[in-house]
Amino acid sequence: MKHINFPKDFIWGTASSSYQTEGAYNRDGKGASIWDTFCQKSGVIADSSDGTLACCYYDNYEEDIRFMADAGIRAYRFSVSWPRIFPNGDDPAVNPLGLAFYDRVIDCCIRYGIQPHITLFHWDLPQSLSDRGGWLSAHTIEAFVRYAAVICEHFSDRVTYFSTINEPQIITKMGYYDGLHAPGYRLSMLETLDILHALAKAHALAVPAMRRAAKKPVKIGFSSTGNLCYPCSENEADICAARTMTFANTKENILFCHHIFCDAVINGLAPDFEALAPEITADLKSDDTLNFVTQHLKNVWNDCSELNPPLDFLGLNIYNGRKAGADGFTKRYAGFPKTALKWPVTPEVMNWGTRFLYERYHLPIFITENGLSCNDHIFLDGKVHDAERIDFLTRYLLQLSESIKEGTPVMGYFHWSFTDNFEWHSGYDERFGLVYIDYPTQKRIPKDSYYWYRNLIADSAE
Ligand code: GCO
Repeated sequence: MKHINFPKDFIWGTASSSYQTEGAYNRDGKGASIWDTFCQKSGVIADSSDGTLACCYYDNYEEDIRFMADAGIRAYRFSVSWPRIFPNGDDPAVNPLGLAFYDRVIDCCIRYGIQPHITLFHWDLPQSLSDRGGWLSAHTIEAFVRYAAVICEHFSDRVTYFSTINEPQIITKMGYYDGLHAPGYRLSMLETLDILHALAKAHALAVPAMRRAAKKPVKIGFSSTGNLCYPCSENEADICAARTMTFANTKENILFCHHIFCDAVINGLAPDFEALAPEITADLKSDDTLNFVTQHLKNVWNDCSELNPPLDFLGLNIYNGRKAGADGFTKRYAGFPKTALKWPVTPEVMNWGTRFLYERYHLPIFITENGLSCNDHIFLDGKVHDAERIDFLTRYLLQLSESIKEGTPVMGYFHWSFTDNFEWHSGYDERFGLVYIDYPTQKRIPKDSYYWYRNLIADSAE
């Protein structure tokens, strides 16, 4: 095994999310989420599946947490399902059975010496709120702030790390613009930006409410994702170009607010729209004028930029990036390595992306997601051999260790994901887990990468 050097106190973790793993979609008072509803539409999920059963984690959580502990995993990032706590999102009273489930999960983590990290919103919006305007309604923002405060108050005696929202960028783009994710809307560019604005406000108003409600001081952040570039060489011109292109004022970056979303919610900065105008013009609807759109963009971003409560960490979901330099983007050669989801394998992004993001936002970092999908299967010997995942993780973690050596304060790494799970509109074919799930039997089979990760963690502790 290639030796990978990490600090002794580095936190080795893993991650999952409520809708992707829990199942028990209507158990113990849980209300419907937009994903419960969305999956029922024909043709939206590649294998016509849904999360009604998923990994039966609602019943099997202790087995999975025990597997984590056996691997030496010290932290576990999971999300709370909002409609388990408030079935309609804004019910007068909390659903006690919903809280009790997460009490069991958290107490189990602590019993096994695993630090629980809670994500408040990993996409499963209560359907009832969505029916009443969803993120386009100020009421949803208020309901989120109340939900966030209740969760923080109830669990902060045992949980220190809380993330408000997972990937606001992807929620916006895939749920409300492309329509590939729940609720499957295809809004205009401006309405899409209003969704992102609402998520920025929900995040920003929730943070102080959480700190007021907490029983002890807590650490709050959120998980960001988006375009990252890495330099085609280590000469200064290429490094500078890759950094600039990561945060460029492009339509993609502004409207779907890739990591540049952090400019507003962390640094309190709004981008320069003049440079953006030509790209916006191409997207204008007949009744929109460029001035109207540009003014709207300015209003939204300026409002977002006033909403930037201090955070304690920045979560980064990093999967891949683009090679760039003074001469622009480097075209990927024919047959460039890809994952089963056809995502490019670009380990250098783990080094340079974390450095660029720390330079700009000056927050300690958790890698809250990294991993790859494979079409894993059970071999004739009854094991799941996933050499591709071991190679991928070795390459990405070697690059991450380079960034840490350069002084980037990366506190920990959460492998996405612990078990195979429901990969959104791709269904169950895409397997990201260290542990294989045989869905017909719900049997768990640790893959070769699980044992590799266990050895890596043990080596790092020496
Ligand atoms: C995301 C989500 C995860 C995905 C994972 C693989 O980043 O899209 O946080 O829920 O399952 O990233 O796509």
